[in-house]
Amino acid sequence: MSSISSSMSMDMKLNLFFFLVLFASTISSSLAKGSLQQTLLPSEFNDCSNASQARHLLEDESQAQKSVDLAQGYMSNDDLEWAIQEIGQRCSNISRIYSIGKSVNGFPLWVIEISDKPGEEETEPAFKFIGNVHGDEPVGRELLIFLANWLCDNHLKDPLATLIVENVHLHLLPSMNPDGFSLKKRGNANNIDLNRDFPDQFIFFNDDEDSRQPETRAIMNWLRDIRFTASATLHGGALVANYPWDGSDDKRTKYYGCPDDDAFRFMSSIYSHSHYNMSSSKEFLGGITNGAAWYPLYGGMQDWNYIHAGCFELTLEICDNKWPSAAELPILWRYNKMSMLNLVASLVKTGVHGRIYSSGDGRPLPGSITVSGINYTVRAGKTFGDYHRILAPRDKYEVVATMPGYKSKNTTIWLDEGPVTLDFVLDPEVSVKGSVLQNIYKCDCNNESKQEFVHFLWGAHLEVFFVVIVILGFLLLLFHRRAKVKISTSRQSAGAKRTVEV
Ligand SMILES: *[C@@H]1O[C@H](CO)[C@@H](O)[C@H](O)[C@H]1NC(C)=O
Ligand SMILES: *[C@@H]1O[C@H](CO)[C@@H](O)[C@H](O)[C@H]1NC(C)=O
Ligand SMILES: *[C@@H]1O[C@H](CO)[C@@H](O)[C@H](O)[C@H]1NC(C)=O
Ligand SMILES: *[C@@H]1O[C@H](CO)[C@@H](O)[C@H](O)[C@H]1NC(C)=O
Ligand SMILES: *[C@@H]1O[C@H](CO)[C@@H](O)[C@H](O)[C@H]1NC(C)=O
Ligand SMILES: CC(=O)N[C@H]1CO[C@H](CO)[C@@H](O)[C@@H]1O
Ligand SMILES: [Zn+2]
Repeated sequence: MSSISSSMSMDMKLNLFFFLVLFASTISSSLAKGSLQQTLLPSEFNDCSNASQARHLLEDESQAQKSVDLAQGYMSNDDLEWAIQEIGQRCSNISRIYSIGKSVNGFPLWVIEISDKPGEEETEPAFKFIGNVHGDEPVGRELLIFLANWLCDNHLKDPLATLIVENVHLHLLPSMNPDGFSLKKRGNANNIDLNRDFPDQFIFFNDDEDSRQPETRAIMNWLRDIRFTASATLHGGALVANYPWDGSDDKRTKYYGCPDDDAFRFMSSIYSHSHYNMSSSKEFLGGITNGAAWYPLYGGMQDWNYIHAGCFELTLEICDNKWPSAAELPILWRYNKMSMLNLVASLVKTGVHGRIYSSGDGRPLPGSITVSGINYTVRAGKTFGDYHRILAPRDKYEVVATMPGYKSKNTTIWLDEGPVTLDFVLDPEVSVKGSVLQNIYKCDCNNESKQEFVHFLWGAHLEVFFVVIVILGFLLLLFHRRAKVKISTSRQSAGAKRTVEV
């Protein structure tokens, strides 16, 4: 991942224009909700008020090109690049700018990472927002710049901004489809709908790696690099928070929930209820919908994130009108601001978080977390063994930690409104390491917000180890020496070594 170069060619006139727009935006966004009607013509709102419109499967491109002035007031791709660069400089101590690849026409896919330690690995959840997946849905890319600026300006001033900066690694990709944006059309420069270009669980039409679009490949590689806990993409054409599955097994339109349906309904509701009026939708109860219940789609990014990247992704339709007048952007930011912030903050304020350690030497383990009754696995990080499991508040969950070569352990927790911190210390399946006896058995369980939980302590396996050690004392010493070398050279191979059974 390269970092942005400080010299960048740009059109000064466009920038000046952009400044003026920003200035005008600042003025209108400072107006109170009551004075809304004074800043916008009623006709502009009518554009955005047809809630009965369904998400368009096929884009009517002529409609998007109808108005020559469509892009007026919106950032061009160069403006956007400049705005991202500007944020990176102004907020250099809480942000990092990097590119995950290039579009078909060679435009970099810039990402702003916001965190108190950008670019560093921490035991924190990561969240991503992706805008402008569809070229003709440009509101998201503007809102992500509003969001980045707001966080930059309010860190250490606003508690929510500070909470996010200090406890989450937030990655913003304002435009996944810059070519589609400049062409004012849904697909990318090759006319491919990027939200149909991912491998699918039911239809295997996208399985040819080579025929995948560069924008899609960039996202897939990005998710191999960074372990995102959750994410949301910003679309337009309706007002609703959409959650998996997007596709159904029999291709029919029906409610088809994924194993984490409760968690997804919970996440979606955080968005819709924090929104100005999403939750009062007449079309979608509570302003949320299962994707397949609305209409099934295949090759989408959302389902792929959940299946292949351990990332809980929502598809947010944030305005009935795909391309509203730019004058509405500050208002749309205001409508979505708390939703965006609360969704990101929910990674810290809810769910189960913790680390997995080896009882042998206290080393973090890249194990897995499952929850009884939910057929889904969340991976812990390789460096710190940290995991972040989104769960809807419920009276009781049995959380199971597993790691190849180690005995699984489970704990029952009660999850109210707040988060639970739960660490696991796993015992090797059959340990031949003498260090087991010397090391401290440590449990770092604590409840952050008055959470009650029960931690079943690891069983009393000391006798077993003792017998094994007495019998195999000589072999043990030999192995101990070898294992030590392995551990110091490679964490992963050391983990594998421990599975040896004598
Ligand atoms: C939300 O508010 C906007 C702006 O006032 C309006 O156009 C839209 O119809 C409202 N939608 C719902 C679902 O209430
Ligand atoms: C909303 O959109 C649909 C489809 O485009 C149209 O048939 C309907 O008349 C519209 N409703 C209103 C209130 O504009
Ligand atoms: C970033 O810089 C500002 C101003 O120098 C400072 O107040 C703040 O503490 C810094 N934040 C971090 C996370 O380093
Ligand atoms: C769990 O999900 C996997 C796919 O992720 C599936 O292959 C398996 O059959 C499921 N198991 C159960 C018990 O439903
Ligand atoms: C949880 O632990 C108990 C006792 O250690 C065991 O009986 C039970 O099978 C475990 N449950 C799971 C899902 O692993
Ligand atoms: C183990 C632990 O940290 N328990 C705490 C859980 O929260 C209550 C209320 O805040 C504390 O009193 C416990 O000590
Ligand atoms: Zn879209």
